[in-house]
This record gives sequence, structure tokens and C-alpha cells, in this order.
Amino acid sequence: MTRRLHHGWESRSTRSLALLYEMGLEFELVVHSFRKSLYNDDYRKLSPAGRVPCLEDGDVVVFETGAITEYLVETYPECGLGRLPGDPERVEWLQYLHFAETIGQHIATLTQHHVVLREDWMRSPTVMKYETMRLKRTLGVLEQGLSDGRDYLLASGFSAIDTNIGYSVYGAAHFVRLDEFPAVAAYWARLSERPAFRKALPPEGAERLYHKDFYELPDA
Ligand SMILES: N[C@@H](CCC(=O)N[C@@H](CS)C(=O)NCC(=O)O)C(=O)O
Repeated sequence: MTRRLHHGWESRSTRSLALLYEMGLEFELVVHSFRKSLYNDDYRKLSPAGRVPCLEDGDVVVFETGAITEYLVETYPECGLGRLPGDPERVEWLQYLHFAETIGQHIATLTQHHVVLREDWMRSPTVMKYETMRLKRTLGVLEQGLSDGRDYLLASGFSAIDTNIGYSVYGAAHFVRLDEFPAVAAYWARLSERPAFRKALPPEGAERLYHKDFYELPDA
């Protein structure tokens, strides 16, 4: 059976890539370039909006990071990274899974403004400040959730939501200094030591989405 992940380095598909490595499943990695549109006929048959990630797992094709995470942990429960219906942490697990995309929407807007829109006149400093403030508010939720000193978001330990939220923290750190959020900074330090996360980040020479470690607000 062929298992294949469609990925773009440093994009949200990093969540699915880290998860596949964490689960120890075999797969082929197809890396797409953001310099070329993903909106072409062949790829649209798999991911109609032309987005990454998209997972092919035999006959199953699934796009959306949250759906891929749920599909993988339910299809391969022996990996133990989901919290399936009936588990006391199920609701908390689901909430964080989807909260990864609440954080993700601010990162996407900030990435458009700081990285994709290349000319100053195209960018809105007002939107950039507002989205940075809203992104900080979401990091505050993680800070609170980690404030009892736990290593990962659930009291029971590492799970697939840490791959989804983990990427959101990675993206957020390009726009917000994590020292304002010490528990989140320690959480990211812990995640980034995991072999799966290290392998999911771009290798030397790969086409990157971010060209800087940190993007300052226009008049900061
Ligand atoms: N909510 C989706 C977002 C997917 C998405 O928009 N991915 C971006 C990369 S972070 C993409 O493929 N962008 C290409 C484009 O917009 O052309 C998910 O979580 O999978």
C-alpha cells in the first residue's frame, strides 16, 4: 500500500510530517515548491484548493491537518497518540487539535504580510499589529494550559495534538518573542529536541517559507 504525504517546508504540513515520524509509519514524502502554484489539475484532484498537506493512504485521500491527525490516530490506534472517544482527555485533545488552526489563522495572515507581500505598500501595519496582538492572546491560552509544569499539553503526556500545536508555536515564534511566554518557550524547546520534529524541519538547502528567524513589526 502506498502512503504519501504532500508537503511544503515550514508550512502547516509540518504537523502531518512530524506526526508520521512520531508514529513510525512508512511513507513517501512529496515536497512542493511555493514558488510554483499548487493549483494545477493533477494536484487539485487530491487537494481541490491546492493546499498542503494532503495525505494519500492507499485509497484514502485526506487534506486538512486536523482531519489528517484524526484519521491517522484512529486508523493506527496502536501508536497511542490519539485520545479516542471514551478517553477522559478526549474533549481536551479535540479542543487543542482545532485550536492549532485558531493560532494558525493569525500565523497565516502574518506570513502573508511579512513574507509573501514583498512591497511595503502592499502591507497593512494596522493588520500586522492587530494580528500580532491576537496571536499573543492565543499563546496566552497555551501558557495557561502549561502553567502547572506539565511537559506536554495533556497531563497524560505527549500526543498528536503536540504535533499540531507544536507547529503553531514554531510559526508563531517568527512574529512573537517566546520569552514573553516562558512555559510555551520551554514546551517548544522540549518539542524541538524530539527526533520527529527535527526531521520535519527543512534540511540544509531546502526551499524555506521563512527567510528570517524573526520578523519585527514595521515601526517597532
Ligand atoms: N487549514 C488547512 C490550511 C492549509 C493551507 O492553507 N496550507 C498552506 C500552507 S501553510 C498552503 O498550502 N498554501 C498554498 C496556497 O495558498 O497557495 C490545514 O490545516 O491543512
